[in-house]
Amino acid sequence: MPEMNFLQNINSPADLRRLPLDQLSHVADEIRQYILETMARVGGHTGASLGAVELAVALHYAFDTPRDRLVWDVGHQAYAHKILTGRREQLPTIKQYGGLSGFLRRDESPYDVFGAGHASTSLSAALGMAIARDRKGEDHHVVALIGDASLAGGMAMEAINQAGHLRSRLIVVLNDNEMSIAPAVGALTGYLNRIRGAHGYHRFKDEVEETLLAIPSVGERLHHAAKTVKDAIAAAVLPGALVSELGFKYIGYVDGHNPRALVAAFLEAQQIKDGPVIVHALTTKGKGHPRAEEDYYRWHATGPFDLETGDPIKSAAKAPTYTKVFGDTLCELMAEDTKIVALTAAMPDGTGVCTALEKFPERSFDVGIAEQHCVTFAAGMSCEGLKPICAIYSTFLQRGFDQLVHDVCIQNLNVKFCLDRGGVAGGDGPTHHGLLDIAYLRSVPNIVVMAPKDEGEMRDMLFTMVEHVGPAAMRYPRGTGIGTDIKRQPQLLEIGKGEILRDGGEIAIVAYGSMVHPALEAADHLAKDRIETTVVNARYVKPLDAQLLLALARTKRLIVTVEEAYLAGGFGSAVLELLEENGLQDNVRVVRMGIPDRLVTHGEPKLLLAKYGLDADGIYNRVKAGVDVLDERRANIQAMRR
Ligand SMILES: Cc1ncc(C[n+]2csc(CCOP(=O)(O)OP(=O)(O)O)c2C)c(N)n1
Repeated sequence: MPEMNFLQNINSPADLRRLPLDQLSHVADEIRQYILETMARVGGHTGASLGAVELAVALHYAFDTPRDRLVWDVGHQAYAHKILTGRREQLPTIKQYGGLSGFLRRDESPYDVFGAGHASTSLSAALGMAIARDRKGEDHHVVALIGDASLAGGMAMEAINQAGHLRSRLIVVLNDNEMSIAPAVGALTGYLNRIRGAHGYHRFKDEVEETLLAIPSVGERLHHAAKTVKDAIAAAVLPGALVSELGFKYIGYVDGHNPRALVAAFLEAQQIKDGPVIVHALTTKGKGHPRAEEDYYRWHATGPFDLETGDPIKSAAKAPTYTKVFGDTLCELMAEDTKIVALTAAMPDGTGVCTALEKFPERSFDVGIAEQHCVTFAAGMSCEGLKPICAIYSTFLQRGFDQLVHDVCIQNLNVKFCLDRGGVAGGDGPTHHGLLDIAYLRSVPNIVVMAPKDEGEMRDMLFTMVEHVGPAAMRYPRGTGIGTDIKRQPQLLEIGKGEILRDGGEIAIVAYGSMVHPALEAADHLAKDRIETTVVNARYVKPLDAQLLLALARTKRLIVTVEEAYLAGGFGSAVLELLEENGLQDNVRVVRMGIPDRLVTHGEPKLLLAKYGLDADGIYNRVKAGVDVLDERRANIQAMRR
């Protein structure tokens, strides 16, 4: 356990505020050490949270939280905030089932005034709170803390536009570490870099002013003349002008690791009553561990690691991840076809597009945290004959849904969507589970929607998508594949055709994507109980393999559909609709397995899936229960006949 001379007595920000200002850096040091030691054991958003320690300390010191509202963007960098707000002892449970959330949740603490997980929401929420405060005649502060990459997200820009116009009292703290998960990209990053550069100019200006004033008698006049010229130059040169043109006051920049300087800046910001203000704090991601500071890209989030060396403690994976296989296959296809372009929205590593960015930099793009733009950017490319592949997590494509409908599918454009983390995302929890994509994709005309049973078939599907002309989407789960052959050439699959993997009996298990292999395992168990089953790899939810499914409906007594997604609007729903459309709904009993209509918490994917029966044991049990119902019905019918 690290030393906690200060921390052990801080159970709420009120305890922190009782300390003299000069002790805050000691508090920050203890928090940093505690985060490091805990993350070394359990893993988490280590680098991001290490970078925001002093910010959390100074914010809770200078503001009267939770009366003053502190809205964190994303929330992945808020571990110090959790420690200071009564959750210190629970930190080792973070992201684990039953433990603390890895992000912010209103139901976890009154200090989490706005739930988060997705980026760029803080400014809009904070502006809403500020307007509500004004309408209610209250006088507390509202503060949004946002990273430089999240500031570039569309929503944040929209909020800035409105905040500047409304001139409501709002404090925005910019946590500028020049990083997204990967290095931050885009023109706004260049702009922030220029502000950093202009600071040297500021200092130069001050020195010139002092020198002129020191010249007896003429100094005063020269100084006045110079000031007019200087202000004009400053307005032209200093990028801060852009901020003020948008209606914001600017305070900065401030050393984001100096609690005293941060508190001073926050107190200054509190004095600005006539509009929004940005406090620009410069921080270092991973601050406090040499490896994290040097390799902050990889340290944004970590698994457990060796505290001394920083080396990851990993158990050797048996198979490559879906992400890796996707990234490699994408490059193979890009090598063959120069029209293919690869797109990611700030997740080059998370989606595997990093390999394409390296190998084909001229036709690979990281657009930043800008999923909506990414989709329409791809649509524009496809109008001109390129073949864009957007690799976006299932949960983040929710942001780009209108663009997918309006810009891609209505125009029937040739854009491909590859959805990593299709299914439960694990420790990141409800904001990050990809459980909605089947429902939101299959309801859109023109698009083909598919999911592979394993990483080998994912290669086939990627190849098939590229060959298919028109919008198409493929989802695959987080984590490692099952170890199938990924060396063979990708095969072209027929669109809308499933495959029968096992044939027999009066029961069919029709599984989608990640549930196919557990279904096969369940079928093996059932066979040991002398229950024969047919197992189908559905492959497509749109178009469905109507021929195959209707044949099953005519010949089987029970169809069990299995998917790693919400049941509402999902694969099972699609099957039921098909049967209804063909008048076969009463011909066969259908049992749908998937996630019911409730939020899925955070925790190990295996554990979460087991909770909803989405593993071999769960499928086995549901089929058995289904068989019991069938047997009972059969017995009842026979009894009635007798
Ligand atoms: C809409 C959305 N897209 C992508 C992500 C994944 N993501 C989480 S944190 C992050 C980087 C945020 O960078 P920044 O705001 O600068 O904060 P930092 O981590 O550098 O402190 C990204 C891309 C997300 N949370 N939400």
